Amino acid sequence: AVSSNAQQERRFPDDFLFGAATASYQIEGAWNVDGKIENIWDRVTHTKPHVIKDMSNGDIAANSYYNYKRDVEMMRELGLDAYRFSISWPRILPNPLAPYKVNQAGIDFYNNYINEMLKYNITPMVTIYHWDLPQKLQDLGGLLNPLFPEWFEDYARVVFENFGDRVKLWITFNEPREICYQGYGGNDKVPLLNLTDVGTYYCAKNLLLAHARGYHAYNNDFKPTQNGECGITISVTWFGPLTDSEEDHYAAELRRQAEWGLYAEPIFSEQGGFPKEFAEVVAKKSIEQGYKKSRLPELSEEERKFIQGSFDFFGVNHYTSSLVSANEHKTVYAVPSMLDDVDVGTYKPDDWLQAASDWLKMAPNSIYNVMTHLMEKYNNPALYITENGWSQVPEAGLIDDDRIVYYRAALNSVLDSLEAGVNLKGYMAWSLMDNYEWMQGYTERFGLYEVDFTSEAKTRTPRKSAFVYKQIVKTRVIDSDYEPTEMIMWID
Ligand code: PNW
Repeated sequence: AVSSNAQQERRFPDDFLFGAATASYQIEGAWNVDGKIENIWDRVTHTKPHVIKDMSNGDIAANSYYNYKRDVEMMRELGLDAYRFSISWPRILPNPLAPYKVNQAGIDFYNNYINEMLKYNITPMVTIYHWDLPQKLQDLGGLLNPLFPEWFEDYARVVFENFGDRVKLWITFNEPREICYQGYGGNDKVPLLNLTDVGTYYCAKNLLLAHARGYHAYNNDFKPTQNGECGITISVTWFGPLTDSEEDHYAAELRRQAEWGLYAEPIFSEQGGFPKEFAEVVAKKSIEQGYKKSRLPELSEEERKFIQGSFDFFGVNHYTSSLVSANEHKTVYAVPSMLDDVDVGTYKPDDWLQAASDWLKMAPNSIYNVMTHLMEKYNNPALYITENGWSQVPEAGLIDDDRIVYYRAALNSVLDSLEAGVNLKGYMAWSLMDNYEWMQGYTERFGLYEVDFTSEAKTRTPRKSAFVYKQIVKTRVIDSDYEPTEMIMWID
């Protein structure tokens, strides 16, 4: 007989993949060691340190290049099923235009990392590109060079060849929006190009072609023997309507199309191509502004077909929501720019809990809204949450109760999604440990483990949230009364 208790108990399936995530430049350090060449973050942090909030860089970061065994020990302490990390392109290809010559020391590092995980049955999930482009490729125009898709495919093949016997979960790109909109259309990420009119759109097309080349290379030449899966990770913020009016619903849809539909629609929709309403708006504005044609580039019939369906799963980075209004809460946008093209306002209510990152608030049902939306829109694809997490200021230390509230709510929203029939196969917390938070340097901390960046050893210490996450991973249940007694003993 089923006890009433067990009936209320909501469980994660045994094969649900619980993990944590990081990225190469944010943790590795060893920026100029053993043959690694300069990447675009090395260049900017060394030549324009003032653009980083605390003028810091990732030269050493958490020094995972030397601490990788401790990293895997942390995964074991947490009882993780999986670990998502990224490979540094400039660490394994000393000349990215000559992909037949690899840097063996770089290959060895990732082999050691992967083998150490596999020793303990931890499934590696590998991001092929998480923002650390070789500077040489940036000097040639980076993602705006029409050769970029070929460079990326060459690099992806090196990665599949060297690690594909053991890695079965591949992500081509982390977050096209952050790469293209923040880095090319704006200056919130390196390479800081701020080409507001076309940067985002030209970058998006080349990124999609590069992703598709990587996917097809894997699918045709590696999958038949390696039997893994290849997808892409897109940051999907939930944009809901501020009011129930028709124009706010339309405004929210337009903003979703601009923020992530631009990258998701060509890959995951049945018809392929850029999102329809958004493409119409950009075309109309472009002509009014004196451009010869739409600032959003065209995809040829052949390109559309090449990109459409290039996935085994949809990786979602999700942190927060925003409410969208057709007329209210508008701010000043550059003209022309993506936000001017969309021309709607966004709003985050005051009663949503605020994290240390200004963009991050805890929104109700945020994961559920995204998951059920993607399920319905894209015909129930396999999904992974490849990042989700909460930031604090460094001084907040080890007792991270807000983060615990956030994770419990997020994971309850995951359970709601599973109950609604979403084909969600795993969840990666961002992040395993504190790391280099891009333009924010070390001023915002996302770690389940605190890293003491002032210590030589870059000492890692579990926060309270680490114990809570560990308990959830182990029991497959969220016990909202659980207090980590291990930690309380260890603190005094
Ligand atoms: C991610 N948003 O970026 C990145 O993948 C990580 O490298 C980064 O450290 C982490 O989030 C925390 O910032 C995002 O506004 C930043 O929704 C912002 C958003 C999404 C993703």
